[in-house]
Amino acid sequence: MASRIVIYEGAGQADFRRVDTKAGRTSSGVDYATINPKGLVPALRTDEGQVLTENAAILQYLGDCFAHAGLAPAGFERSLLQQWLSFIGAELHAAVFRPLLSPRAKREAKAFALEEAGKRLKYLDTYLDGREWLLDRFTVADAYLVVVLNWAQFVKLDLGRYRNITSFINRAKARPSVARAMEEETALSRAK
Ligand SMILES: N[C@@H](CCC(=O)N[C@@H](CS)C(=O)NCC(=O)O)C(=O)O
Repeated sequence: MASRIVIYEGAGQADFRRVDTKAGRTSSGVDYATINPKGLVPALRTDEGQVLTENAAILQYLGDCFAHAGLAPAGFERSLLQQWLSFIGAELHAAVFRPLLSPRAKREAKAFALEEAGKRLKYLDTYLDGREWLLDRFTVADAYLVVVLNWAQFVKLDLGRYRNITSFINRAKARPSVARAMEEETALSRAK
């Protein structure tokens, strides 16, 4: 979903393939292990045929493809962007939402993730006070952040008490790229 948002922000085009990660197959019947042996989505095949995995890398690559859209700034701003991509990927996606979303995670793991969520969300909420986006403009990190925060509704994690996070989500969802990507991905998951 985050990649879709960035592609739509950049007015780019991609050939999206759905992946059944449990069965390890793409919608076109390809053994997904031949594309990403880690078995995780997303994976991106570039126009040159190279394969890239991991959200942080894919999102920056896409941001650079659509340089005109300013989605992945250069210089020190790039380091700040990487700082946020790392925080979202490791501290929110992996530490909080993976255990909360996984039916295989034990009750203790979910309780620990919820405890970790509190500290991280408080930090994020304070940071977002008076800010529209993570950096000075909408970047690939905001695309990743809105996707991850959107999972809260599926795990009954109430974000309502985080005023700035809630405004961030509403602001991001009002962008045509985010609205379109969410609508398309929701339709895909309903069609499962
Ligand atoms: N570190 C990876 C994590 C990706 C990830 O967790 N993908 C999930 C979907 S959000 C997945 O493929 N899950 C399938 C599985 O665990 O089998 C990244 O940032 O790309």
